Amino acid sequence: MSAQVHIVGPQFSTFVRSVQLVCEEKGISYRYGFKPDGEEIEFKSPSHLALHPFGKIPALLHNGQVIFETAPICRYLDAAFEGPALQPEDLLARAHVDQWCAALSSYVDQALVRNYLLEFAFPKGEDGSIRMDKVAAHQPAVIEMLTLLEQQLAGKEYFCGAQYSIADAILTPMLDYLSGLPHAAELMTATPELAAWTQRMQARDSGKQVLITRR
Ligand SMILES: N[C@@H](CCC(=O)N[C@@H](CS)C(=O)NCC(=O)O)C(=O)O
Repeated sequence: MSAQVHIVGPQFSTFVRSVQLVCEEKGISYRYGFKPDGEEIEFKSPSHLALHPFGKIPALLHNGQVIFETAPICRYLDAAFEGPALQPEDLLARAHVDQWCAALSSYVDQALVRNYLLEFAFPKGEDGSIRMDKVAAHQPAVIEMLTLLEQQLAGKEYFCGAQYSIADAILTPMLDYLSGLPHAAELMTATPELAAWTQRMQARDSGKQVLITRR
């Protein structure tokens, strides 16, 4: 049987993984990659830009329709499919999840992924070495961001409250990668609740399916 949706993008992308986590949590069958119809979509090519006008990933294909941007994709999946609700019913609680989805996808992603983790994943130093000066320059902002996330989490089971939400799915891949760094314990000494939350997210069935550092 063919999958219900296709996620355009590579599996190592944190944002692709967030969409995968939502599919896993809701029991939606999916495929991912750059060949939704067998034909390769080249990154930034006209066929890519036709799916995502800003040339990013992921984009979602469902029933011949396209949606781009991770948080809206996740909200759409939550509304369009059966399975556990990943957004609160209450208007204010839902706005809180939305505000965090926006902040995680922008400020937090910039500090943790773009400025820091990508230096380890795709080193740009001489002979492919990690630029330790860049790492050192960005590390204080990483620790500051983790402290801010720890404050939001304070005493909660999930990132926005008592139930798993889209915000958990958006943050999990970032913290999973961070927790795989050799010096992760040093980065997270002051954020024990966040470290424990990361382990809980990795231990969920969805985490086991999607997060490669666990395998
Ligand atoms: N705001 C977008 C960000 C997407 C994004 O930055 N994706 C990264 C991969 S994780 C990407 O496309 N990077 C390639 C590039 O910027 O050229 C979202 O939430 O989906």
